[in-house]
This record gives sequence, structure tokens and C-alpha cells, in this order.
Amino acid sequence: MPSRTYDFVIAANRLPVDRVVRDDGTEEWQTSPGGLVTAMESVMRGRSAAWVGWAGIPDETPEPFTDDELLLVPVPLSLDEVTSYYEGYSNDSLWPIYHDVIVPATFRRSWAAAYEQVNERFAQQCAEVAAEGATVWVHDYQLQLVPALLRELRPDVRIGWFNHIPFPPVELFGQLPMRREILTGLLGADFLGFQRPADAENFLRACRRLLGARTKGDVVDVPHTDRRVRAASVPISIDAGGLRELAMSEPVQERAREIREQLGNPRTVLLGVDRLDYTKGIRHRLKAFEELLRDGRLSADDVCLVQVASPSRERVEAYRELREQVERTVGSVNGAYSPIGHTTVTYLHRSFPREEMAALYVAADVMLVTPLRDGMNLVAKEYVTCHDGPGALVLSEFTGAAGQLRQAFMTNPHDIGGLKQAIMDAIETPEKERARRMKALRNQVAKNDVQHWAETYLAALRAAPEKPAPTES
Ligand code: ADQ
Repeated sequence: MPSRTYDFVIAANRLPVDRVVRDDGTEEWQTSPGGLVTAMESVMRGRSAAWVGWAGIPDETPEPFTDDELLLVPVPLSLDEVTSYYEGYSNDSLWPIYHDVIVPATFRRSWAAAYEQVNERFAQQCAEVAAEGATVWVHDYQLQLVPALLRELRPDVRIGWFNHIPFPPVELFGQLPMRREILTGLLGADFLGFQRPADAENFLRACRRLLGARTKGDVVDVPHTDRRVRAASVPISIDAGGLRELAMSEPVQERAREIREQLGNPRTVLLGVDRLDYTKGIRHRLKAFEELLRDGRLSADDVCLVQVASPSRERVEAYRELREQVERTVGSVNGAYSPIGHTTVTYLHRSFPREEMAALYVAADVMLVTPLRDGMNLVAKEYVTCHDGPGALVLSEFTGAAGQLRQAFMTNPHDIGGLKQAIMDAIETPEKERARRMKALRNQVAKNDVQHWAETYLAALRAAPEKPAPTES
């Protein structure tokens, strides 16, 4: 691998590819479809770019390889590190703290040590590939120590970090035994991007309270240095143009009609699409739906719910428990209400291709997005982009998306009575009004797509610690 030659380097926990074994036993790398890859395509064009991340296979280190001009640099993780750095520290210590402690966080010193070690490895790989004066864009909560570690190795590079999940209030963040190391790690960057303005404010407050740092507006003076770091919100989005084109295509439209038929042509199709995660409010949604059936406000003769729940973090205990609870509730709702020949709740615990997801969005009259806490929530943006006509989005106030999708039916999912009412409003609001709201939502996402997000972020990174000139953002 040629060292120090890439002007644009991305570091993320996972590489944007998965290894698949073909029927004949040979192997190939397949690009995993995701917003980040699409966003990066637009900003990487014409630059020599490298992506540093784990290849998803423990105890193996594939050699760096090139995929469509992008250099992919696998970072090795042992099986033990997958358990301690990834499932442990990232997903059982940080994830609960950053999501309002919906489930209690677990702290283990051995997990924290593994987190430090793996972050060190990522920083070294970035330092190895980045050209003189390159831009390095670090992603997410798994890599919060990388900015400072990398700055130490390579003071010449420009470093940005983006947080895909919320940044918690200092009262919760302060519980972390490694709280000071994390803040100091992040302050190694030139620019820190967050989903919501409130996340950036939480970070600035944590710097004042826990490091005694001075802040002015959205800029932190890094203690004991002359460096200044800007922290601001740059909300992520989706590839609206690409997804809209797919949703409007004849095969997807046809598939959407077929899905409605297979569901028994009910008057109203409700849809939920989530990773099976306790932050997503799936239990609250099912409870509200069940009560609406029980109260007789909805009838299983003319309404059904499709819940897509992609498998997630199945080795973490809280996720195993959630799966059991959700599956039990789905079973009991179906036992009580499903008419012969159809199920009231269609539960799909697996992943689907993009075409099938788009068809589901087209088919659904009401989209239920009810997280208890969510950095952004791309599903809400995908639905309003795909669905034409009088659909409706029920959206939790506790998502980053709620700051932008103002025409949704807003709800506090903890308030089951309020959630039931929001679902009823979404179903009963006259068609014309629903169509008007959906159009406004769709336009909002079309104007603020993922390409716009990446460009805005990189303009802020170039200008940091100053704000970018208005034409640049
Ligand atoms: P996630 O928590 O994974 O992302 P989200 O933003 O909703 O949440 O994105 C999920 C993506 O997976 C969507 O693109 C969706 O279409 C897709 N998906 C879900 N279930 C699927 C299935 N069964 N089959 C195929 N695709 C499926 C984190 C943060 C979010 C933040 C994003 C991006 O938690 O708050 O919005 O990163 O920053």
C-alpha cells in the first residue's frame, strides 16, 4: 500500500463493503448500500480517497484493496476486541449513555482499555495513508479518541469528526469513567459536526463543566494550547434524488400494489421500519396499536401494521430481551385480532433490498417513526421521499429529524394516549391536507439531501474554527 498519498481519508468503524461467498465457493466484496457511501461518492469524486475501517470479519486482516478507485484499508479486530471494543464499550457503555439511558449502561475497565487500543490502531492507519495536508473525516461514537491520537501523529492534516447519534446532556455524559479522555480526544479535531444544535450545545457545556474550557459561541478554546475547535450542527440526510427515482420506477410501483394486495387490500396500511433497537420505541408503538384495536378505534378488518425490524447487535443482552418482548407482543396481537387469512401485524425480522424497502414506503398510508431518542432517523426522510399522494408521517419529537420535518404528526412516544391520538390524526386527517403536508416534507428533504450535507460539512471543516462564508455552506 503506497503510504501518505491520499488527500481524502474517511475513518469509520465499518468499511462500506461486505465479503460474500459465491455459490462456487469463491469470495467477493460487495458494496453495502448505505447513505454514507452515497454521500461520500459525491465528495470523493476527483480526489484520491481512502476509507479506513473494520471489514466485519474478526481475527482476519485482508490486505488493502481498491474498489472503484477508492482504497479500502481494513483495520484488524480480534474476536475479543469485537466483544470488548465494539459490543462492549461502544454498544453497551456509550450507546445507552448517548441515548438517555433507556437501558442502563455497563462499564468495564477492560472494555475501555480495548476502546483505547482500537482507536489507536485506527489513528495509525489514517496517519499511514493520509497525504501531507490531507483531510481526514472521522465518523461516529466508536472513534472518539481518534482525532487527538491522529493529531499527535500527523499535525499537518485537517481533521473532522461527525457524530451520527445524539450527544448527551452533561449530567448523563458525566457518568462515563472516560469522560475527560473522550472530550480531549474529540478536541483533537478542527471541526466537530453534530445532528442537532442541542447536541453541539451539550458538547460545549461538557467541555466547560468537565474540562474547565472556555467557549465563545460555538468555538472551544482547547485548554493548555492555542487551538480553537468549532462544534456545530450539520444534520445528515438521504440520497433523495436516487431514492425518488427508484420509488417512481414501474417495477417498484407495481410491487407496492402487489404488497397491498397481499396484505388483503386494507383501507389503511401502517408501517414501521427500524433496526431492532430499544431506542426506536417499537414497544411503545405496538402498545399504542394494540390499545387502538382493543378500544375499537381501529378495526383489524380495515387496518394492518407492517413492522420491519432488521436484526441488530444480537450478542448484547438488552437486544436479545427486546427481540423476545417484541415477538411475544406481535404474537399476542395477532392471536387476539387477526382475521382468518391475514395477519394484523406482519413482522419481518430481516434485511431487504432497496427496491423492496422503497415499495413498502410507497405502499404505506401511515409511517410510524416513534424513537425514544434517535440522532436523526433516516427512515422518516426515506418515507416522505418515496411516498406520493396523501400519506402521513407520525414522528417522535425525540428524533433529530423532528427539527426539520415540521409538517409531520409530532408525538411524544412515552405518552401512549398522545401517541394513539397522533396515529388517529394521521389516519383521519382529510386527504387534501395530508397530501399538502407530504409535499412540504418531500420538498424539505429534496433540498437538503445527503450530497448537500457532505458539502456543507466539508465547507465547515475547511473554514474551522471560523464559520464558512455563506456561499460556502
Ligand atoms: P440507525 O440507528 O441505523 O443509524 P436510521 O437513521 O433509521 O437508523 O437508518 C437506518 C437505515 O437502515 C435506513 O436507511 C433504513 O432504510 C435501513 N433499514 C432499516 N431496516 C432495514 C431492513 N430490514 N432492510 C434494509 N434496510 C433497512 C444511525 C443513527 C441515526 C442516524 C443514522 C445516520 O442512530 O439516528 O439517522 O445513523 O446518521
